Amino acid sequence: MLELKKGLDILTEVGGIRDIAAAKALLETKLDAVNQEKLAVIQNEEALMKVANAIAVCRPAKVMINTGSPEDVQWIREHSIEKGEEAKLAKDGHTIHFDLPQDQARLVNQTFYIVNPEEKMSSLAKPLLRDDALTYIKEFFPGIMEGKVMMIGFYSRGPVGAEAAIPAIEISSSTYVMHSAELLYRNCYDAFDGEAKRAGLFYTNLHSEGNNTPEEIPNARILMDRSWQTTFSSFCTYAGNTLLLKKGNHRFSVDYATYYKREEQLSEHMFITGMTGPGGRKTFFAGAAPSGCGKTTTAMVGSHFIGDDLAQMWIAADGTLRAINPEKGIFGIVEDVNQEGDPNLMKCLRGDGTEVIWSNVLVDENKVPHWVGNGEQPPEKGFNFQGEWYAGKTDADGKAIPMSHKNSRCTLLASEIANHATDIAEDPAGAPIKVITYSGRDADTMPPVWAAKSMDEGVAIGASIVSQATATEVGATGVRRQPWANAPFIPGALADYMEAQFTLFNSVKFSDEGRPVMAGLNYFLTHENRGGSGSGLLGEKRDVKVWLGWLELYAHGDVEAIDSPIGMLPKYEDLQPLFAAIDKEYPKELYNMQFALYVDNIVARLDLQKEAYSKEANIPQTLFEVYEKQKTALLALKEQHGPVVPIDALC
Ligand code: SPV
Ligand code: MN
Repeated sequence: MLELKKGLDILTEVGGIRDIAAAKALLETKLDAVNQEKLAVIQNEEALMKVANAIAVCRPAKVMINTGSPEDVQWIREHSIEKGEEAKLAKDGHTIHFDLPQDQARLVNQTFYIVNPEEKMSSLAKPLLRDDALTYIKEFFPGIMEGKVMMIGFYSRGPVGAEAAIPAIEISSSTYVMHSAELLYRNCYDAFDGEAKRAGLFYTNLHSEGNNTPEEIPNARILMDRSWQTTFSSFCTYAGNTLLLKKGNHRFSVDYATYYKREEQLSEHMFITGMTGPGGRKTFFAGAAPSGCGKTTTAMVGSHFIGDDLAQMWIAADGTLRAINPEKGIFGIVEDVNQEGDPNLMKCLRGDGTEVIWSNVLVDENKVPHWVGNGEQPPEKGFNFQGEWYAGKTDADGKAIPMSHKNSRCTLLASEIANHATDIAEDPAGAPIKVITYSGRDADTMPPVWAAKSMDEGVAIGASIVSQATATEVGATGVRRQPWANAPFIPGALADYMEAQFTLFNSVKFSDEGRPVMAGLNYFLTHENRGGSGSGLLGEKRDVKVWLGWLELYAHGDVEAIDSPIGMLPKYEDLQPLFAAIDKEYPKELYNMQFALYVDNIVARLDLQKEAYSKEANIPQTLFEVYEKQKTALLALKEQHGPVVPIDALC
């Protein structure tokens, strides 16, 4: 069990402001009249003490309270250009930000949870003892903002008033970080006090880029204090390392749901989107995928797009599962975003009228951004995070240097996307989730879609995601287990998180209609791994609509499915019309390749999971029972049909 407010509060310890009178006295001397007046709206004493301590520690030249007003946001935009954190691009409202070459993705080896001695941790996370964290903060944070402006914003992670929304403070000297915060999160300055009271908590995030030099990167740290729900980030700018409203606070929300809201809430690394089914009905999905595995694309395929990265969910009084997006914007990977696969996003990126912060793409001499896989004619030369770039540029080993980083991104408001369901996204009641999906980059094992036969089997799908490493984490390689695609953000023991999943999905609070269908998705099967040749993918991006479309029908009982040991599989005749609807032929041979059961691969996967989870303490026995049952049934099928079981053998 995680205990909040346990151990030393590092921010207070280093700042030295221990009561509200001292906080107010400091704020009166450090803020000018305008900003004092702005801050007067915030009465929450705990919040004011956090702010005062941050100022006492970082010693900025000036403090700016960002109320989210058009004037304040405009000041941040302009200051960002002046400071050089962003530069204007040709299109109105477009800017470019470069992160240092060493800071192009999450710095996993420099990311730690601040823990108390004896606290149980995820086996996949890095702990840092509270005393060691204190030593680091004392060494590097005092005076880190000297000569700089400290910006402070008050945000809500979700529509104000929603059951699973939690407010948070973002403090940074980086204009890029604050500008991004304004696009990605709801500034709730006016409502902050009320929200902190309603939710019973708020998160605090403190960041400074320091001098933002390569020499400082080894000192960069991303520290998350689980007990005090406070983050510290230093000497870096990549939003995944600095804008800790996002993944830093997501980690706290995972903790909170796991330990304080069991059977009530979940905090997931999931997109939220709606599909339109027969008769115009809307069916909402929430789906997990590891970073860099097409979560944004999947989300935007829906007719009612809500979010592409995070979901806060709860069981509502009516017995349905509800989800809100804690964000209001997209921090999306741009590699392979193109007209064919992502028309709505492309319209924002190449059309007019959308505010976009680009990061780490190539900028040509006309100040136009370019990226790998955009389906356009690449320029001959330009400028990127590594400096000058020209077509044919190679590295020391003679390997071609791509024009943009694999993790280069675009930041924009979700409501700019044509199919964004803004009214539902902003509704504190959330979207009713009917289908939960789990996916990963899996070249050879699982079929494109399968639906769990029970809640327990659904939880097992989430627990069993494996995926190839992507460019979203510095230094990551190989195929790895990615439980719920949320593992990088689960601070506590995986067993506790898993227990919370089993408890929630089996909850008696669900109505019969409200209990979601749980399913697996995989778009990454290759020809060579399914009896064909070449490393090309068996499917295309646009097929996503078919897999989601089938789940939409299945969730409403409109199609029957094929019973298999791993779950329910689609019938060919039900997929064909869905492919026809996207103007695509769907040969039976392709279906056979996609849905044949490769028993040895699946069994190897089950064994891998069993072995890994066996090493963890207190993993619920139910998981092993699901694996055992599936393995036995798969081996029986193999006995009968050989190692590759044709889908027709199951009909
Ligand atoms: C991810 O990598 O999962 C992201 C971007 O969504 S980051 O903010 O780096 O986490
Ligand atoms: Mn993500």
